[in-house]
Amino acid sequence: MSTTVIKHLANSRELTAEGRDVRTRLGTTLILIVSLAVLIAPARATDLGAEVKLHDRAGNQVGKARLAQQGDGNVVVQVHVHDLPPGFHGFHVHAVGECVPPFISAGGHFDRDGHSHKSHTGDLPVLLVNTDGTANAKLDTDRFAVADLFDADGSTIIIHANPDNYANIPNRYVAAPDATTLATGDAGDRIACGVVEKVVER
Ligand SMILES: [Cu+2]
Ligand SMILES: [Zn+2]
Repeated sequence: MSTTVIKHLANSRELTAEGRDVRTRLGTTLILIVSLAVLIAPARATDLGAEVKLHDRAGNQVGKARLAQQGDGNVVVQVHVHDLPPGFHGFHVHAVGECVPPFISAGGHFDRDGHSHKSHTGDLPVLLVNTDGTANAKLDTDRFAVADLFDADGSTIIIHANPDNYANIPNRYVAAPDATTLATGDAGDRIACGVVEKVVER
């Protein structure tokens, strides 16, 4: 056997060993990627959702809302209500997951970072209830993630008696919106309430 062949055999052994090494490294990397994907998945999954059963002060269910976490970080809120007074109604996520009539138990508007109204994290577009007492709305918000609503004291969704003015009081009426307006948008009594509950869609 010539030295060239021996050298060649040695090289091919080296290459094979190196190949195996590369394969092992690739395998380890793949396992790591898969494990990471599994670990990261719950936080950014599109399947983390929430459901809210809305009740009036008498305890009758007047509708339902669904919150669906989107892959882009936004949350799609879908709401269907019935048996409510026609017109525009303030509609917000509130800070505490408790609906004891008259729903003051739900606390103020859900918020992070000390905003005032209309910039609260949980401020949403008003709900338009039709003459037949129903409303169907679908909206998209980037102010919170579904997971944010499951903080220590939970969250609620509240429908108010009156429209929300979003603290938009022109200063020809007053010098500035007062504390109530800056906290609530003057949406008045709380006529329906529902606790935000975790749902993982299949
Ligand atoms: Cu509210
Ligand atoms: Zn607000």
